[in-house]
Amino acid sequence: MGFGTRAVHSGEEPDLPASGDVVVPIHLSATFARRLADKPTSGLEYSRTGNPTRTALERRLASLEGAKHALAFSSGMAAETTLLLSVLKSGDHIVAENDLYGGTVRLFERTLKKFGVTVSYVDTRKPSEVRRAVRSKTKVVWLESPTNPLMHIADIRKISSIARQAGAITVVDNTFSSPFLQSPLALGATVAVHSTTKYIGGHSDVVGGAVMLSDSELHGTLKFNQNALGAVPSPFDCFLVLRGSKTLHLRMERHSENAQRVAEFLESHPRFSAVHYPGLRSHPQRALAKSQMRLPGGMISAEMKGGSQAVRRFLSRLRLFSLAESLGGVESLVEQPATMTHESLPRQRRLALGIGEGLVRFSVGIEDGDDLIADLKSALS
Ligand code: P1T
Repeated sequence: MGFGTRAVHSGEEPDLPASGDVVVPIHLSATFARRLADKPTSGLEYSRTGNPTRTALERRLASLEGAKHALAFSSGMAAETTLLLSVLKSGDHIVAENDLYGGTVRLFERTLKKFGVTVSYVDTRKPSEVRRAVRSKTKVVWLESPTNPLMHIADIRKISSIARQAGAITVVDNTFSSPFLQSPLALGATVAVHSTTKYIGGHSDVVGGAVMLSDSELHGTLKFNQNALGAVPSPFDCFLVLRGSKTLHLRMERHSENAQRVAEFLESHPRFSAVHYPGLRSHPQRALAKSQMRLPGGMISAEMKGGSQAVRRFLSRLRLFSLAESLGGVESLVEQPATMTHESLPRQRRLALGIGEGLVRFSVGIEDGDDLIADLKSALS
């Protein structure tokens, strides 16, 4: 069935003949009674191990991502941590894109390094750099596409094939695209990870994460560690993500339509020297983005002239775009990566990547496009 039908129905069939609920209830029970000690009567034991609301969400997420399996977590970082602790051991090596969400780099550098895991960062816009960086201990190639915040695109098909030949899995953090815009598994990746806090949840009212994959053996290991590590979402959080996901396809179309308008406006404005958005003709990887993504999405970053002072003035004068971290909700947000989402990166590294104080990131919401442009015009005037 089509994406919209799966978004509305998958994992959430009406509960007949029992109650007829057309929406899966929020199953709050922390534990589940059984008749015999050695066998759970309903198949359920304890809510960290499994919960019916979470099962419904996991079925929905697997269906949307075109995966056999999905696992839900209490945050995007919890999903990443559980995945990495499941596939790595001391001495192993990761090849990762240079430009990643700051929290992912922090996990690699400040947490995993202590356990003897090393990471080589490369520019995944050039698959040859991945080929050069892989070695016998490389277990994971970690991509974001588009990247946060510079909107670089990785050729998922080519890089997955390089990783496979090297005996490594390819993980794509698909948060910026959402499952509606891009299907990494169909392009050859082993695993897709998401911060469901963003587009999948879609309403900035829940923090969550997910891992989707079709490899059943790896799924078994991950399921074991979902329970062993315990970073599971609450039943209420699962309900919110399930509810949000029903309109994902509609929202992504509007996010993309509005972002295209905003990107074109910023590009034509004399106060911006560069605009990074895969829907613009000026994006050097527009054709690759088009071949992997249904639409260019709702995220834009842009380089403002006049440095930090100009950025601060602009950010404080916006009215519809709230100054806040995060992205992917129905409301428009704006932020300065250097002082907010990517503040945890060492300054030298940030500057070398091109994340200076002049860079502004927009998460374009689903409001009326005319109002968003009017807000930008007024803040810039
Ligand atoms: O915040 P959390 O749900 O734990 O997700 C972490 C995460 C993972 N991957 C990507 C690409 C992300 O952007 C994030 C979170 N990002 C922000 C909060 C942000 O404003 O960029």
